[in-house]
Amino acid sequence: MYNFKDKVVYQIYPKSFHDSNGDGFGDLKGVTQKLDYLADLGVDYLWLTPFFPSPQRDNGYDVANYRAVDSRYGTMDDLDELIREADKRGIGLMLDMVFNHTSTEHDWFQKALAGDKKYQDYYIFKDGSPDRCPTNWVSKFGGSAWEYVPQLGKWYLHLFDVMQADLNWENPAVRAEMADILRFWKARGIKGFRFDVVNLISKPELYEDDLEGDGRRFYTDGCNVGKYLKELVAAGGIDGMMTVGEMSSTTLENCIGYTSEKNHELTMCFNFHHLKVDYKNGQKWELMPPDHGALKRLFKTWQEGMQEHGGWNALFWCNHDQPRAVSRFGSDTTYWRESAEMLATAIHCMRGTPYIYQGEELGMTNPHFTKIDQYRDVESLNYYKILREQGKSEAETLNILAQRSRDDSRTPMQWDSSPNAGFTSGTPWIGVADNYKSINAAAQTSDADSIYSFYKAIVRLRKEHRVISEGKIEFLYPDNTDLLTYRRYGSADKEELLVLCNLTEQEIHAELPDAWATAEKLIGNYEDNPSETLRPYECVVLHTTKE
Ligand code: TEU
Repeated sequence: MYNFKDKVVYQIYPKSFHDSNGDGFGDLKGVTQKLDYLADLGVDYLWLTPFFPSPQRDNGYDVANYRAVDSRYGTMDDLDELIREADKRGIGLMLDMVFNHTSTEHDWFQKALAGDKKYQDYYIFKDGSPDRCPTNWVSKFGGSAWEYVPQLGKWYLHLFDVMQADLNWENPAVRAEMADILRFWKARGIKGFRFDVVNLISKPELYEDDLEGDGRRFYTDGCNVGKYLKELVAAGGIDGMMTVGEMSSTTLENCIGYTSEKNHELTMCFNFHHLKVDYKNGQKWELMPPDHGALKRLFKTWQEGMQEHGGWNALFWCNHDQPRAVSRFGSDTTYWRESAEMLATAIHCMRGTPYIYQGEELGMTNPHFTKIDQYRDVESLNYYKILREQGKSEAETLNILAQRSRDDSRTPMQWDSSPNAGFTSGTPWIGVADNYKSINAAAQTSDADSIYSFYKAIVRLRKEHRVISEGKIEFLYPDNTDLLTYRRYGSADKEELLVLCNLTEQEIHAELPDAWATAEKLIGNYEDNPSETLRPYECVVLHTTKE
């Protein structure tokens, strides 16, 4: 029986979390030094994004060795110490397994390039002439998804950067390698795993041009994903451990399959549909304000759909690939605190396991960079060129990047008001957001009215009220586009919750159902009791116990 429903996961991007040695680059010792902060927040697991040896073309998502620590992040001893110290505080570590591709600097790829047939079969190489790539598929980071290797007379597939070569999961030897890596980390005391873009591992038999799109329909949720996951979980000995799959452009039906307990695949999935409601025409690089109607429909569909068919959701607004939620769905000026707390409430009380991304609990905002040389991310730098080539002006391009770049969430964690926000004593690898003097952990941990204290309270509520972790969910007021409302009910403790979130900075009138007139307020972001008018970004959780 899985026991992850009342757990909360905290995501750490080690490069930007805390630098212990002044080289400007966060490290594992830096994480260990901040464990008391994380224990105080009350989280159960830490998911660390990759710290394995890597040329860092994609900040570690280009892994050159799956069984070691990159010296920039520290040593294996540092990791063992982190595991031990976290364990003392009741916190488990989850590692990020980037199994769809390796760095082209990985030994396997280097051997393949040197002509070793065994290792060529670890990747997706296709014969062909240099002037015609095998298909017209587009890389997720822009440009062709194929690269030609003249000395082999072959092309290799890279769905991401040219230095991230896709692995050939059809080859049983590749699958055995991956299971072995899981066993290695489990034996070292790792308690869970996040699997990067794991629904892209099953590639089609036939490689053909996509005349309707960028190729994703041929390799997303491929027919063997479930089979490979079952095999990986069994052979890796990780059944029952906390696992989360990152699912790119997936469907509800597939995620039900990946997370149903009876299938022994994953405990939960990330999907990104709710984070595309501000993509104009579905395009990441075209801006529009969030469509609240679409957001509400997606939450309802995924929450109720997963519930009905026994699946389990990972709940999140933020990660290292997304702009900061408070800047995107809330207000990072006038209603900064109110909107950050409303966003926390909206997802933490839903059915699923919540994830907090470093700094989200402080209401960290986008840094609002204004120059291209402030950016580090390979995707942002590629799209800067692509958007400029498409004829967008410099100012327009920079405005788009400021709102959509993955670097929005990768700026250093804001610990205090000292130089570089207390992240490093050296020069940070990426700039700190200007607002660190007012938005930082030191200012918030001792303030009972801070966003941090709100997060701490909402994390605790999950432990105290089984209806949050185990109850059913039903969405209300479908026609009131700007008001997200749902009811939680049906758990063993007989409690019921009504969660109301005003998604806007306008007041909203909402008549509560009669049964809730005498309910007690469990948490909210305005001091006094709820009235029939919800104020800007107001959220309130009402609570009753059924006889
Ligand atoms: O991301 C997968 C992914 O496709 C997106 O989140 C991607 O960054 C976005 O769609 C681009 O617009 C995962 C990791 O989280 C990301 O950091 C890696 O770059 C990527 O896989 C490749 O490993």
